[in-house]
Amino acid sequence: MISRRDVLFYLAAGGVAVRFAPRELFAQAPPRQLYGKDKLIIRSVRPPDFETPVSLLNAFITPNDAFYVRSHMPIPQVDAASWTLKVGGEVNSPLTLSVDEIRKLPATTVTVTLECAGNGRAFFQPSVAGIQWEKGAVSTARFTGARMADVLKKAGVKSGGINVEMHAADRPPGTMPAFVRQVPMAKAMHPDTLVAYAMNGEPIPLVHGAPLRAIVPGWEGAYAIKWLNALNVIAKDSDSFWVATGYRYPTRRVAPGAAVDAKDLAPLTGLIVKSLITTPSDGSTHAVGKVQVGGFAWAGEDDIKAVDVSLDNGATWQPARLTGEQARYAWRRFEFELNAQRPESYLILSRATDSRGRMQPAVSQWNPSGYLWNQYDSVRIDVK
Ligand SMILES: Nc1nc2c(c(=O)[nH]1)N[C@H]1C(S)=C(S)[C@@H](COP(=O)(O)O)O[C@H]1N2
Ligand SMILES: [Mo]
Repeated sequence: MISRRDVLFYLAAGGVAVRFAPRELFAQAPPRQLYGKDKLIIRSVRPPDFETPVSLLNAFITPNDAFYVRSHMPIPQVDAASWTLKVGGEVNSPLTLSVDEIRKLPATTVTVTLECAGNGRAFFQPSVAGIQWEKGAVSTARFTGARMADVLKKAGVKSGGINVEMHAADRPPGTMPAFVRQVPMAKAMHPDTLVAYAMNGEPIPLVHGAPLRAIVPGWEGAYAIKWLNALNVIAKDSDSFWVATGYRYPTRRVAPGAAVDAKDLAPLTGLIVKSLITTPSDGSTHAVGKVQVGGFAWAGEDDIKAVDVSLDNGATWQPARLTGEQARYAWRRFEFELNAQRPESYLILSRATDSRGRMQPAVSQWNPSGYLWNQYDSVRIDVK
């Protein structure tokens, strides 16, 4: 049974489209705020911005109904049967493909840890504007779809095409610009970059971009365009606000709180090295003896080489065990047995190192938009 409060929530989260058929629109994967025991954390109701609590991130694959949600504008009205993807711009033969036609292309499944560039923004000092994500604007799923390369090759990219602009069906309220992003041709043509239609073996749920979304593995979440309805090959850089101004990061280290000139900002691409302790939970109490520490570490397009744990505020580090599934763009499980011999407070720190030699820093680099928070993760427990 859904309560009146749930219905009001639906209306607020989905906007006009939701008002007509709330159940149908969320049917494939109702967010756990409405139905589950554990709840997603609501950062914004309209548009829907839901953070996954760390307690729901303790598994390699995040269930669809626990996967974080980041939307800049209300969810569009979607009819998969009549949905089309237009492919145009610098191509020999512009195309309009139905979802069925996309499904007929060779299917690829890629396991991807998707993370919002702003995950952890709440921890930056001085604080920065934007959704105040803490630790859970990150999740992992298996996405299935056609290769973006196969779609582009069908249309025939002209030699001058250097970027692929991705357009979506969500319409911004007021003066906000439409969510248009671009991906450079080499990444668009990479065999792991997808026009996806399935998520963990189910049709992509509405809040996650049904019926089609881009998957640009290893890159920050804003490349994964939901409700994808056009690929436009261009011979220049897109002048979309979300390319020209948004998702930019300083090219040199800046002082916390400093104003940064536009010429010193460059587009974000790949995610950086990071770890998250998913168990034990912060603030939990344990008996003297063994405490199993576990979590995940990821580094965008790069592999995790090591995760180390410190129990003395970073003075010394001990290796954690890397375990479980290994997939190129997905996080890797780490485990560590803490032998808590004395009743005291333990601060557990985790620090990941990737195959390129990048290591999580003790202090995240502040930047004006609060992107790429990645300093050591920490959890404090009480042993009695
Ligand atoms: N059309 C559209 N696609 C979008 C967005 C959006 O607002 N509109 N948000 C992006 C951002 S910032 C992120 S982090 C991911 C989040 O995907 P999810 O909601 O499935 O977790 O979607 C991306 N794709
Ligand atoms: Mo994002």
